[in-house]
Amino acid sequence: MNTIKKNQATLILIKPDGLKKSLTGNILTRMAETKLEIAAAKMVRVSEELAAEHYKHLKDKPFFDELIRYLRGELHDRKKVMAMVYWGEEAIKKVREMAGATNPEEADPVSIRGAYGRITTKGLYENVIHASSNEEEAKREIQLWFAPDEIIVDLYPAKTIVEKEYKRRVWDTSA
Ligand code: IDP
Ligand code: MG
Repeated sequence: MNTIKKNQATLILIKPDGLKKSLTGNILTRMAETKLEIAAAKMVRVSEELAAEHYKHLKDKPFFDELIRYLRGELHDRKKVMAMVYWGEEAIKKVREMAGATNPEEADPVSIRGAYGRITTKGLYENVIHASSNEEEAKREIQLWFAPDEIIVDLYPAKTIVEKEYKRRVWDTSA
């Protein structure tokens, strides 16, 4: 009997330690092995609010404040992350496997976290990338990090709204 494998979307973040260690190319090459499609990608300056919302399930943990500082780039002098949506068959499982276990010391040494992660002297797991762990989490995280038009696949229901006095920066072509 054939088991039907679902197309899924998953959020990947290259965290500031991954950027500082120049691992972007390496991570994208490893991810290419999964044969998944990149459906969205951008560099993001992470606000306190975004970081806290992303990691809200950990807000009672003793390492929470340090984790927020980590995601915002305050531990690495790299105040940005690379956010991506990968899409395709069994995307969540495939990407989690490639990422490896949360604790880099326990992660398979050939996984991204096992190869490049470390535990800081303060005890925080610096594990190079984030990857969504289930469909519900993936949906919440993708909707937190991306607007519908930034993703080239229609993943979730979206609607059009008209905003008055909406301010945005545009290129000044006269300058
Ligand atoms: P995940 O990133 O593998 O999904 P979560 O439990 O969602 O793991 O934790 C989010 C992040 O918080 C981890 O990637 C890691 O950076 C950090 N973290 C999680 N648990 C611990 C811990 O027990 N000690 C130190 N840091 C942790
Ligand atoms: Mg998680």
